[in-house]
Amino acid sequence: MATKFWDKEAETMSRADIERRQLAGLKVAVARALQTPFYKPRLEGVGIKGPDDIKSLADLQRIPYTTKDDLRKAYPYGMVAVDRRDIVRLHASSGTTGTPTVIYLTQKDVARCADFMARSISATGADANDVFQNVVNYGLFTGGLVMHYGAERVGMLVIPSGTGNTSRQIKFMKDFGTTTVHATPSYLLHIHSKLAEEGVSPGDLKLKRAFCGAEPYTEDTRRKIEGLFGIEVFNSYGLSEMNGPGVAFECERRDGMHLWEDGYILEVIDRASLESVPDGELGELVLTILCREAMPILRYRTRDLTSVYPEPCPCGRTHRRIARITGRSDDMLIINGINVFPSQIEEVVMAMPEVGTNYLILVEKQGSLDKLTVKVEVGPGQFADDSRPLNALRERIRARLQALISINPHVELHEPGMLPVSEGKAKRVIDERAKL
Ligand code: DLL
Repeated sequence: MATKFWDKEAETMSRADIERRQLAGLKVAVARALQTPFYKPRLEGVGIKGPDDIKSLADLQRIPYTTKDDLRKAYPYGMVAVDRRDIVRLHASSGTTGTPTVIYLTQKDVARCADFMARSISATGADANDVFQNVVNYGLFTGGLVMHYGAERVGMLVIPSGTGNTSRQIKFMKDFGTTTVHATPSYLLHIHSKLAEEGVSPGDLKLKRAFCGAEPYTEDTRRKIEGLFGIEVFNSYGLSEMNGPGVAFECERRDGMHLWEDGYILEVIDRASLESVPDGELGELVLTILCREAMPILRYRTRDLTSVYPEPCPCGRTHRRIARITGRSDDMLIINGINVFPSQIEEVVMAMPEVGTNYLILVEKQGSLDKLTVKVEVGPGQFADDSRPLNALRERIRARLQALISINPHVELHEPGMLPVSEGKAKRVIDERAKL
C-alpha cells in the first residue's frame, strides 16, 4: 500500500536521530520550564538548575511527574514561559467542574500544531483533493481549531461546520461532497441514525473516511461506523495539555497510532509503582511536550491507559505506535467490589449486529448493594408485536456481560433515538451513587 508522507524525513528518521532530537528538545523544554514559577522550584529541588544538567535522556527520570492538579494549581499563568505578548491563543480542557486546565500557544506553537496535524492527516491518505467537514466544537476545545489549521495546511477544502444541527450537517455532507469528516465516534453514529429522516442513504454521500477521537471507543464501534457508512475510520488521540489532536494518529494501516516522538517523549508507567512498563504492556501514558514554547509540560500523567507496540509499522514511519486507549485510570467503576471499565461493556454491546448506535451505563445504590443497568438502543424496526426476538437479544447481552465482567446487569432495550445524545464527547456513564 503506497503511503503518503507529509514530511518524509521527519516521519522516517532513525531511532538514533529521534533520540538526538528528543535530547535537544528536552534541554530546551527544561530551560523554558525553569522560567516558570511552577517548575523553577521543582526542577531546582532535584538538582536541575539549567539545561546542561540534562546530559542524556535518562535524566528525564529525575524530573517529577506533573498532574492535572498541578495544572489547576498553576492556573492561570503559573506555567507560562514566555512574555504575555508572545502568546496568541489559549485553549482549555473540557472538564465540566472546577478550575479549567488551560494551555497557551505562541505563533510558532500554532504553526507546529498545524504541522503535526498535517502529518497525521496525510498518513490517512487524505490530501488536497478532499473536502473536509470538521464536526467538532470550535470553542476552547482543541479539536476544532487545531484540526482546522492542520487540514488547511494539507490543502483540503475545510467546512468549519462545528457541532449540532444534525440535519444541516447531513445537507452539507451531501451538497459539498464531503469526503472526510472529523467527529466524536458517538456523534458520528448519531448522524448515521438521522440519515434516513433526511432522505439520504450512505450511498448518496462521497464520504471515504472519518477521523474519530476525543473519547474512548472500541474496535467494534470502529467497525460498526465503518460498516454503516461504508468508510474507513482512523483513530486520533490527543489532549489539550499536549496541544489537542495530532499527538498520535493512525496511518493507512489502521493498526495503532503513531505518536510523533520528535514532538513528545512518551513513557508508559505502572500506576502503582510509577515505574516504566515494557513495550506491549498496559500502563498509564506519560507525555513530555517538546514542541511548545509558551507552556512547557514535563512528564504529564495523562491517566490514559495504553501500551506501546513493540514492532515497527510496515508503513515505514519510525515513530512508535500506541494502542487504542482502553479507558482512563479514573474511569474505572467499582461495582459491588468488582472493577469494571466502561470499555468492557461497550465491547459486548457494540459487537451485536442488532444493537443500534447508542448505549448508556447506569449505576445506582439498591439497599447496600450496587445495581448496574445497561441501556441499549436497538437498530430500526425491531420493536414489533412479537417480543420474543428482543427478549432473546436482551438475554444474550446480559449473559455475555455477566461472563465478561462477573456482574449480573439489568439490560434494558430501547427504540432508536430514545437515549440522550451528545454532540461532543458522549456521557456514557451515570453514577448515581456519587450523589449520595
Ligand atoms: O479530546 C483532544 C482531541 C480532539 C483528541 C479531537 C482527538 C480528537 P481533551 O478535551 O483535553 O482533548 O480530552 C483529552 O480525551 O486524555 C483521553 O482521555 C480522551 N481521548 C482523546 N482522544 C482519544 C481517543 C481532546 N482516540 C482526553 N481514544 C484524553 C480514547 C481519547 N480517548
